[in-house]
Amino acid sequence: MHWFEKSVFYEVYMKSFCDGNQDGVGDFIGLKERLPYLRKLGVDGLWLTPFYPSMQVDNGYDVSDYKAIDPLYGTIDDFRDFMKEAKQNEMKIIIDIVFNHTAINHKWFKEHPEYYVWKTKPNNWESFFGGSAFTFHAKQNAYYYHSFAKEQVDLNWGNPDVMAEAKQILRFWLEEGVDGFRFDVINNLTVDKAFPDNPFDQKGEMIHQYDRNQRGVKAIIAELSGFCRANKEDVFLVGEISSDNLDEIASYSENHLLDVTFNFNLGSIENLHVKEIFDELVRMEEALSDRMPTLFFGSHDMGRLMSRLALQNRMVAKLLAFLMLTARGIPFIYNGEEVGMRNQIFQSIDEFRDVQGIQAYELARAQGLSEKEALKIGTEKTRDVGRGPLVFADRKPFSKGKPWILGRVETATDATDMFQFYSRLLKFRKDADFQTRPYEKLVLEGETIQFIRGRYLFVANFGETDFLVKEAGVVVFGEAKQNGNDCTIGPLCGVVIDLEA
Ligand SMILES: [Ca+2]
Ligand SMILES: [Ca+2]
Repeated sequence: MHWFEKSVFYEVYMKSFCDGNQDGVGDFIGLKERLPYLRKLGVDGLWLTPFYPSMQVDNGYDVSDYKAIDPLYGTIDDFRDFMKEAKQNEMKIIIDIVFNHTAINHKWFKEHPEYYVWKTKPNNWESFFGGSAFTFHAKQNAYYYHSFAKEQVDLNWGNPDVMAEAKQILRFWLEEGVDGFRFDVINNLTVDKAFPDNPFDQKGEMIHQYDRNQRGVKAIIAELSGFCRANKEDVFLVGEISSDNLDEIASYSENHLLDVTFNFNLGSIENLHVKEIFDELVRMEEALSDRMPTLFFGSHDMGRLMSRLALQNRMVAKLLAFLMLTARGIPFIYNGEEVGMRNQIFQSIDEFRDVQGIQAYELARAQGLSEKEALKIGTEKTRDVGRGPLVFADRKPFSKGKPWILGRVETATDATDMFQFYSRLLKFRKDADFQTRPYEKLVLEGETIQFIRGRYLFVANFGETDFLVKEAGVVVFGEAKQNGNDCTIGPLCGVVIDLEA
């Protein structure tokens, strides 16, 4: 058993979490100040989004130096102070590692062009942000490959020197005391070196057939994982896999390659359909029966759970949290969910920060759409909606300075109530100690998802009417009308029943 199999993680979006020096950007001083808050919430570990020096074209996912702290977030001493305090608070820390690409201003790009992917003539590959994935570079008289923005240059993992550099970086942070890594788009490290054109689907969207999940990528991941584990036995390795094929996603945690992978088929569903959620839980069991799945309904790459799925209904938001924190898997709470934060609202393009939203807006304008229409399209695409500054339950502001991201963040009403719900549930989870138990039953009855783990029956009633559970046991979490061993669970309520009480 690994420590992380029982853990609940919390994603900290560095820029928006807590601003210690009041310049409007979150930082390590602020994060350190908020450790007691996170402890009170009851999470076991934090995933920190990239805090390295960066061009900030993609909010830190364009790294200019892997072994330093961007002054935006403080100094290496601030980081060390934070880490020390985190250890004292028994909080595990995993950090984001972006090995698919570097920022174009990374010194390697100038000093080691052989670390990158070059081509004399582009093929049809599109970047994941839109437009060609190739940009001409006069000095090399060739095109460099970038699967995201043109400032994010893809590394050539066919070059063993890149692996050697990567190991140095991993070693550096392990020595700084981090407990694990979240590897960004880790299945994108290799491409088909023959560069065949990618096909398109029926909607005219590119199928990324030859630029991800290519030969050699698993051997590279195995080497990276092996290196991490040799240096820290109980390191936690999380993979972000850009794929919507669950078997493919799951294959990256097969044979102990990575510990877990993110499944966006569940995590980023757009609409709440209980059958869809249930079916995905079943599929996850089939694909990952011998490993831990991950569970999340929000991240910095999507709209917030409260707006996207719960449509501002707090009962639904709580019920989704209930499911995420009791189903089998390692949950990742996205910062702000614990206070019911909603999507950030934007009035003008000047308030956008996300390259994906800005590019969609500019494309729409270039196609002749009005400012208003383009803003609507940009708002649909921008990941900024989930990146608003934290609204804490204790009402202390995220910052007294002008926030790095503008737009309007709705004051969370009843933030305290939501926070208490999360902390009560997390405490129950820990005390009841069912985290590693398998499902003995996993069923959908009408609109109610039910599962048994250990001595507990978990019932999540997504329906609009009461749900009666007969002759089961005693309710130990959540509200229900108990009558002997029967209990009646209200609409949109989640309840745990002790079958042995
Ligand atoms: Ca700051
Ligand atoms: Ca790549």
